[in-house]
Amino acid sequence: MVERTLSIVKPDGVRKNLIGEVIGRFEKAGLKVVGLKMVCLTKKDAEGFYAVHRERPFFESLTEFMSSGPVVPMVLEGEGAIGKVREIMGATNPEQAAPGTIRRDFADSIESNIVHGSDAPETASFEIAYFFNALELSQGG
Ligand code: 3AN
Repeated sequence: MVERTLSIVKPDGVRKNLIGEVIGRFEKAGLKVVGLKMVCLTKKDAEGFYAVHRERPFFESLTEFMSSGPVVPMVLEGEGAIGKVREIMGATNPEQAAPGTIRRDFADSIESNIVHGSDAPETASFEIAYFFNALELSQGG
């Protein structure tokens, strides 16, 4: 099934000059970039994005980190896009991420792990709408 998913190059990925590397890996896997921007999240913006994690012990530090510098959210489209992006990213903890994944290659820790990817169709819809309106997403071609 053709899906859309949201990915974000996190502040550590931007600081390490990995924007092109991350997008390149997605494109090489056949995913199409249908929306792309650079934004700075306020602490409140990051809290809204990660609202599902608000009870977790790492919520405070995660939202501090996500608002510590510019991020690059993007919408990727393709066959099985949600699972494909998660495979290319690797496990949340870089030490457990498979060789050749973005997190294994570049991430410093479970929190500073370079990249985000939606984990299910429902979260993808919420997360895409959090960053992009209809005019900002290309409709094919
Ligand atoms: P993923 O991004 O792999 O889907 P989630 O959704 O479980 O992982 O967690 C969201 C984000 O919260 C992660 N990308 C990571 O930055 C952070 N995170 C998850 N687990 C931990 C943890 N145990 N300690 C610190 N930060 C964490």
